[in-house]
Amino acid sequence: MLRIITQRTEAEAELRRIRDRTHDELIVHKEATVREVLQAVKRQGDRAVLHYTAEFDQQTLAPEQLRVSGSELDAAYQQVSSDLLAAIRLARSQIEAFHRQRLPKSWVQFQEDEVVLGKRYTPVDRAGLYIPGGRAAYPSTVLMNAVPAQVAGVPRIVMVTPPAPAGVSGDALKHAVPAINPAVLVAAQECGIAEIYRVGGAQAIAALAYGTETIPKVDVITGPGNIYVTLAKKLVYGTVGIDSLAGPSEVLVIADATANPVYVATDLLAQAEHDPMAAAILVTTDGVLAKKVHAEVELQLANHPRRTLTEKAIANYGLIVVVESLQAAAELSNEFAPEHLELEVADPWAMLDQIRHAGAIFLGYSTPEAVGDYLAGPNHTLPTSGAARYASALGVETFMKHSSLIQYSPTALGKVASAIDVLARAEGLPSHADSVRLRTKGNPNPEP
Ligand code: HSO
Ligand code: ZN
Repeated sequence: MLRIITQRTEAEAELRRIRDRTHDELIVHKEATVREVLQAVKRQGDRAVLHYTAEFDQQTLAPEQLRVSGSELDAAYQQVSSDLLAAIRLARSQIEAFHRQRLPKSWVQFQEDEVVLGKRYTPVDRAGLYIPGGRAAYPSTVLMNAVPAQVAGVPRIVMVTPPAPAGVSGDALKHAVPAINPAVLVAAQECGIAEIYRVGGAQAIAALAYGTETIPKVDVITGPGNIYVTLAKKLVYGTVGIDSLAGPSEVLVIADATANPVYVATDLLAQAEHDPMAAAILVTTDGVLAKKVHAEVELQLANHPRRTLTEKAIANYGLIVVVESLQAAAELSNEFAPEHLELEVADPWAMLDQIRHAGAIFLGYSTPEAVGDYLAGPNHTLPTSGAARYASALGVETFMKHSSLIQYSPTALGKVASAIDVLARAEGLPSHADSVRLRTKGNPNPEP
């Protein structure tokens, strides 16, 4: 079922197909729906949010039920085990330590003639985190979005997450308000977030982008979601900032003959089990390893608790490529620009020079992707679908911007006056020229 390809051009074509798997015409149709939702929420606020929640999530909510109550937040702690709470706390503190190191520092530089130049970093005023529901309601995703926002110093961080569709959550039948995954609520509170809204899909993105009576307009929206969420983020970009357009998850493993086929197979399945559109690719220099990994994937799939979905991903977007050298493996990987790259080779550090595009690189046999997914510290929100060619992991800087600082003295301005004059004339902008000339020409001390 997991195909093995040994021919280079065939492998390149397959890798291209997998990389570009989200460039689908279906998306064009969905875009029309998303535009309609965005417009409606922009005009009608909460009314439209509640309307689409009823239509898409089959949940009829009153406006006051949109915000998760304090008692529901408290109750979430009773519903997670102490082990899970401890693991969330460990992950949170490691993710925080890593992101603190990347907090950019403002700087100024003092130059000749009292010229001062610099950059001043400031957080956005408000951030909105989107956390998917259902199958993908992950506490780890809360941490990976909330911690960088918190480290950046964002004063107001809100979260949106969809209510479980009617019939999915047993709680929904017992209580009037459909429950949110308690581990998600606990992870949010561990990051100091208590402003959480029960809304998902394009309507949630619209609410965060435009603001409603209940949900505040934010400056940056981050977090993964389904195709509707992703399209909505793309369309509101400009009104707000966004992190990236997350596609389905991917792993590319480069392995040589020294790699353990059981580990490699499990790592491929760890990616495939996320989503029927997830991609799991092995590029190896060893034909024997290729066959062993193939067999092991089959074996583990046979009793996999998420077999149907995992099998779909493996069948459609799973691939083993056998190449003649690690150099060829690196070339294929660079072309694919994977979200996650595992180097299960004898000397992973020696290979690093050849790797140019990858969201995260996992080095050596004891570093399965899961260690980075959960708690190593680096962010698990990474560029997908080839975006690693130009983009990077979500980080503190996603929630910050910087202002340039410039100060000139009369002397410094005098020295550049004629150059500015020439440029301004060349651009046909006389007031630009005047703004400098009036301060300098024939006036030895242009200060008031
Ligand atoms: N592999 C996912 C992250 C994740 N894994 C969350 C488990 N939970 C995308 O990087
Ligand atoms: Zn994962």
